[in-house]
Amino acid sequence: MDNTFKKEVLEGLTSFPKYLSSKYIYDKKGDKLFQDIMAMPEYYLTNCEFEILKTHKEAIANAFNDTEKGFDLIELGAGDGKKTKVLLKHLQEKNVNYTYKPIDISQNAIDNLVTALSKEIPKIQVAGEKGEYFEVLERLKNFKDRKKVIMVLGSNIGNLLHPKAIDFLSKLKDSMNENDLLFMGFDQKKNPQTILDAYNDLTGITEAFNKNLLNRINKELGGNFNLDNFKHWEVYDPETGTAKSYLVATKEMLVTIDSLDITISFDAWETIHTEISQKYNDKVVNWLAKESGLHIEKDFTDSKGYYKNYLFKR
Ligand code: AVJ
Repeated sequence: MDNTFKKEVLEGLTSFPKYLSSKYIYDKKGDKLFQDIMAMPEYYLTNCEFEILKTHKEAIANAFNDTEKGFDLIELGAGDGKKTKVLLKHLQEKNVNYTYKPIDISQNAIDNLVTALSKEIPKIQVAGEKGEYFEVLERLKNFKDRKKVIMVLGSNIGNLLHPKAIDFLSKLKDSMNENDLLFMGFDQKKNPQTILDAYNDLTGITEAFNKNLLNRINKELGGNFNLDNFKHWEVYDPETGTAKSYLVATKEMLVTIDSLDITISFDAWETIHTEISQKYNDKVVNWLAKESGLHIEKDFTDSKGYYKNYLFKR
């Protein structure tokens, strides 16, 4: 992890135009800032998905549990499980035979989630695992004997450009058997202003979240970025459905990063591209599924139609 971080920072900051990967936002501070984002009224994604799980829990549970043999519910990037709990509680009430397997890169997140769940849903069968998505997916291939339901909430796939999203979905498909399911959230195209507001809050939480990349470079790689010399900037292209985040240098400057032994120069108003948050519609999700060897079985949406959870089969 540490070495890829170093390598990718070097690669991204010596490229033109400059870029950094949003996956490095998430250290302890970044995790906390993302929690704060999910609690902001402008960040509609969390509430919409929560509404979907609450409203359609019966139908979703029935779709998951279509054999008597039970299933493993494998959640990639489980986080604090706030949304998932709605579904887990329902499955428990209906006495469904399932094991919940939350997967997260943070062992801390897994431990907290398992502890919280054991208290809130005492009879739950839960077995958390720490790991990266793809490393876990490799391991999943071996679970042939039991039906798998793979769940990815939060429109996390939106951080991937379409070719990468297809790679990701294809790998998920490869780990699935005939009756396995994939349940995944996709944020939908909507009024561009609504999207911009979600990634550009006036309180500055998203700005701090984005700038945590520079913070980490300072702390972990001995950088001397002055965060005040950068501005968070968000654009949304309604044609492609791609929201992009940037950090924009407000003046010419030099930044040194000790452990990389480099000095990076910034022109005034030069950019670092940090994140994409792709928005979708049925056509695009259908196309992604087809390219990945999957097909959509069902979909569920919220009352405003802002967000959708799709159920895929191979
Ligand atoms: C966690 C990737 C789904 O792109 O909406 C929130 C991250 N970035 N605000 C998203 C994020 C800025 C989020 N995902």
